[in-house]
Amino acid sequence: MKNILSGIVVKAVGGVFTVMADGKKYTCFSPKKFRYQDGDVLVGDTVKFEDLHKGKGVVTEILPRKNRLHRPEIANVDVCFLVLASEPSPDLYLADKVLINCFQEHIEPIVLVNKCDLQNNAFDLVYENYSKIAKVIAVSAMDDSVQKLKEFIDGKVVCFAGQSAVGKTSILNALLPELKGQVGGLSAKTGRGTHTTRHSSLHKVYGGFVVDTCGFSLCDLNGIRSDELRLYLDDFVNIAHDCKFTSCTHTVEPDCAVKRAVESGGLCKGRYDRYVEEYNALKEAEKRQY
Ligand SMILES: Nc1nc2c(ncn2[C@@H]2O[C@H](COP(=O)(O)OP(=O)(O)OP(=O)(O)O)[C@@H](O)[C@H]2O)c(=O)[nH]1
Ligand SMILES: [Mg+2]
Ligand SMILES: [Zn+2]
Repeated sequence: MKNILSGIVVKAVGGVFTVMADGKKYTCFSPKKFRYQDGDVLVGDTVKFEDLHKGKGVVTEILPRKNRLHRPEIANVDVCFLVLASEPSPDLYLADKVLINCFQEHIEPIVLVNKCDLQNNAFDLVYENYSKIAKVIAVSAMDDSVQKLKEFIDGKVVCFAGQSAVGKTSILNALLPELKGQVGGLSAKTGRGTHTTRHSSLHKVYGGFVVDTCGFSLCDLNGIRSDELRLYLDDFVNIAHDCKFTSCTHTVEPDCAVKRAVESGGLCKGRYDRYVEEYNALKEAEKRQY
């Protein structure tokens, strides 16, 4: 008789999946058919697998996902720690997109501004841009401040997201010193990270799970149309009911409450300008398509 177990995928490297079931780790393979469905097995997936022998298994079923992110590539997340730092300098275009992906997938975003031990003004910049739509928390992987994150991890699956070298692995190491995940520096030539973490991995921390992920510098909006982009920006949505037109895109329309809020300083101008840029870029792409 087949012995079928179920567990959570904690690592996925080149078609080999580490699955944790009843506190034990199994090395599993997945049949080809899953690759033609919604990608392949992802870290964070709950899977059923046939226990073969000596800790080996073969995946027989991927249980339905409550959500998934493409950047980072992971399934079934409750909370996303979007990490920004003073160096490398924050890419707010990228952060905007990660936050939109989170709203789309019903994942609670929490913005961490790391490296706060260094003198810089990254926190003020990030706070100004995102405090209306997410908690913005200052941390440093070099001291005890990461303890503040405990309450957000307990009972949840939390993933990191962000550019290379912002300190995702360093924060996880500070939370879980025995892990000793490899950390890297910045390239002197480009000032960017060197992509030290190559694979996502899920770890038990503080009564929850934390997923370390690979840094990235590009992120898609997964098919959002220009005229619906505004609906994914909660800080705009909260004001938009005072726009004259219910379908106001907050770009060319008269009597727009969002534009008024930007002028009066109630809404961050940089965030609004990036929205208009993204809106125009999507519109241009749609024109080319039809
Ligand atoms: N001063 C200071 N340096 C930090 C802090 N956190 C991380 N660093 C440094 O930043 C560099 C990158 O840290 P990593 O933890 O490897 O960054 P990462 O986000 O995991 O990068 P990838 O794995 O490439 O995506 C390392 O040199 C760390 O020592 C911090 O809070 N303060
Ligand atoms: Mg890393
Ligand atoms: Zn408007």
